[in-house]
Amino acid sequence: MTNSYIFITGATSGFGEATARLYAQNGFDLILTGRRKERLQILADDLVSKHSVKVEILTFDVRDFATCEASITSLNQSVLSNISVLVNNAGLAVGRNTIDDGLLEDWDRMIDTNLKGLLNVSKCIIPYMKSNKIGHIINIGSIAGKEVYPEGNVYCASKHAVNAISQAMRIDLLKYNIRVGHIAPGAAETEFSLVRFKGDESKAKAVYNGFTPLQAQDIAETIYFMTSRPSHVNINDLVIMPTAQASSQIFHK
Ligand code: NDP
Ligand code: 8X3
Repeated sequence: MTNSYIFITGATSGFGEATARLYAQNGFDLILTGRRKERLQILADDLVSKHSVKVEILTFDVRDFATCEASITSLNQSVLSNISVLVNNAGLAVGRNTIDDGLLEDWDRMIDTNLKGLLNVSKCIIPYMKSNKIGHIINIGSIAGKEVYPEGNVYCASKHAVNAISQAMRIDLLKYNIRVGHIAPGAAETEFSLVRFKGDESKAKAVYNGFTPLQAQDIAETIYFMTSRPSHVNINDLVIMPTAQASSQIFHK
């Protein structure tokens, strides 16, 4: 895995940013993506100055295949052919409504980002891993991809799809020596709830009241652990929860 690039989607906050920081601390070069260019630039400058790694930033919306492809193929061939790990992390929940009250635009955002976005980016990167006959893809699912909870309907469906696609990728990419891992985290305090509740800070904060949630660093360390196993080892699927959370709906507060 050394002297190679780690490609991380959704690096402007939360899990993606923490993961970028951890790989940089360990000397890896990075390709960081997200829509908020200024945040990516600040992060890249910080990592380059602290750790002397190379950092490429790409600003694009994972929902649009043409933009993904144009952005990714703008990288130098020497960078593209040297990607060892793809972390498909960009994603979001929008709204919490019963199925009959769901908003079409929220459904589109979740399905297009969480499922189609992951497919779009993977389609652009897999050919380079295939020709190298080595690579590792980590897909960030959720406990919402293992269970379904009230008013979580479409988010849960999108993460169940990430779980299924991860299994399908593992089968289809087996012959190219490309490892595929899936991580299903429980509640973690990032910008996730702020996005879900459309900027309502008090609703977002209330999600984490009364218990200690996971931190972004916990997921970064999990991703790093999975991708630093010896080449004959693949961790297929990993559920990681706060100690105070037994299932998507059962908390000890
Ligand atoms: P954050 O909101 O902190 O980060 C989400 C990241 O996704 C941001 O960097 C954002 O970047 C990026 N993103 C969102 N939409 C798009 C888009 N259309 N195109 C490109 N990038 C996009 O949340 P988390 O770090 O918590 O979430 C990361 C992943 O973890 C998500 O897939 C989420 O579903 C999953 N997850 C989160 C859990 C939690 O409790 N926090 C638990 C289980 C799973 P930008 O806005 O700059 O584009
Ligand atoms: C985020 C965790 O429980 O809000 O995927 O779905 S949850």
